[in-house]
Amino acid sequence: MSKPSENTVRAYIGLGSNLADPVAQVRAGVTALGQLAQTRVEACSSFYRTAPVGLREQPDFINAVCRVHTGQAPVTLMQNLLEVERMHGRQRQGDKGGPRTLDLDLLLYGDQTIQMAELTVPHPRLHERAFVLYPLHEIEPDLVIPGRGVLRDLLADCAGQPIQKIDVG
Ligand code: PH2
Ligand code: MG
Ligand code: MG
Repeated sequence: MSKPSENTVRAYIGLGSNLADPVAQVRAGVTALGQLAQTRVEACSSFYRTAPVGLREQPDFINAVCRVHTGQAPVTLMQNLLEVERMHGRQRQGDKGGPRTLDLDLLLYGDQTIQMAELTVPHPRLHERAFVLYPLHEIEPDLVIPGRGVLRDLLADCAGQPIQKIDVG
């Protein structure tokens, strides 16, 4: 029988909030990641204030990215992220891409590419979003995104999206 650490994968999770004290929401999200079974938070980016992408008529977001080591399978991990969102007051009715208390997106799972009805990895829009790429680059500057290429090159293409690193003390 193998030791638990032999079956863990390095995964990246994007956190976002623009409702009900977003900084506190993202902080609580990081804490909740560390409490998931078989999962350890290895690194967390700074928090960033970001202009809404997609639906513009909503408050600015706070975004961050965490690197975790997890023994959870990708779909299990995703289901657990959705459960954490629910526990933090996330309501899914209404506009897609609209305001939310807490959004936890599975961005990358090792170097795997996953195409399932309920889960796409790498996250299908990660490569075009400054609010994901900047925090990801902060904790993993040499990352290559499966199917998308070098993270540093992707950053250049979304330089026009307003994003500001904040000091949350
Ligand atoms: N999330 C979205 C849509 N737009 N914009 C920013 N700045 N940050 C987000 O986390 C975000 C968004 C859908 O998940
Ligand atoms: Mg999202
Ligand atoms: Mg989401």
